[in-house]
Amino acid sequence: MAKRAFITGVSGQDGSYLSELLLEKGYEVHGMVRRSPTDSFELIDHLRGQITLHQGDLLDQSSLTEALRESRPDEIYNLAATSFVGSSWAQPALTAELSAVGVTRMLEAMHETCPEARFYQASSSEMYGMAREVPQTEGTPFYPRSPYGAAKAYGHFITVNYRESYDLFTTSGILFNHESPRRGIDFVTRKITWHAAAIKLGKAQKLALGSLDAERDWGYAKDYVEAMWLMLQQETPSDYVIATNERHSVRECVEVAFDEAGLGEWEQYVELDPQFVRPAEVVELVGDYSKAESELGWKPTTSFDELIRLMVRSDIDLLQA
Ligand code: F7E
Repeated sequence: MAKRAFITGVSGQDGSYLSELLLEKGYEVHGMVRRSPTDSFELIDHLRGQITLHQGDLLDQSSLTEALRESRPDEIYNLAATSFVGSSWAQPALTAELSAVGVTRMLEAMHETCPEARFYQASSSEMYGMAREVPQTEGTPFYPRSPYGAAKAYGHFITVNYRESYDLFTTSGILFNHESPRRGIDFVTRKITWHAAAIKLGKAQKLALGSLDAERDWGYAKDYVEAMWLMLQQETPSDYVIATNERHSVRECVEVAFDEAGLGEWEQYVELDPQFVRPAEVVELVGDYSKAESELGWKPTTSFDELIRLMVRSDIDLLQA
């Protein structure tokens, strides 16, 4: 019989790639959406008819219990959250409701309806914030620097706690930044690749950024959803850092993107705008994925350069269509 998976945040970047991966593996895929299941969801519209959508909300306990009762999953992937760090200062309490307490609600729903299921929590490198050591491993202490990071740290610890308190199969994937052509336009890589494509095609003139010096460990989202699945196929549940162990700057991202678009001197198109600067920044985020490599057999397959170039080409195609 086909395994059943339940994905919250199914209509986002990771949810859409994970759905494709699980369908390829023969899973019956169920997803949770906040609006009506018959609404349009751009990133998963091509999967209509292949996945079953349930209406539910991480703010609403009974909707989660009901969705799990209906779908009876073997595996639960909790990807739903507010994902834009910059907005978490404007909506700190909502961020906590969704990304912190929301995890408890999902775990409670699982504990009540399907305690035999396996649970994946989408944790984040933002939990390391003001990093205590470089590179970061599963043992590095957290020091979040945003309401987003603080909420994710709670989500991580409650996931570990339900494993230890109730012997549930729960795992936390500490994922560093992961990008793709499906990344939202507000995130810095996609903002850059979209603008490079738009400037190339004469549809935009300038690109306004908060900073060129910020650095991140950026990988390809398609590689990262594979790691989520692998975590749930192990004999014993554990937590894993998923990263590339390489750090690149926003400036390098701009250089590669404008080069791929064939635009020459990028300096003439880029300006700095303080509205995109955050009240507090994270520093020296770079992940050591050696535990994932030795236990899951996972490693990243797409370099930073390839990733940014494929995103630019995709944005050129999108804007030409
Ligand atoms: O920022 C800097 C910005 O918004 C990256 C989410 O998936 O990864 C993501 O969070 C860096 C930051 O992603 C602009 O200040 C400069 O230093 O693309 P981002 P993020 O905040 O790292 C983690 C792992 C998650 O868990 C999150 O859900 O780029 N930056 N200038 C800018 N960022 C933006 N967005 N816009 C700018 O103009």
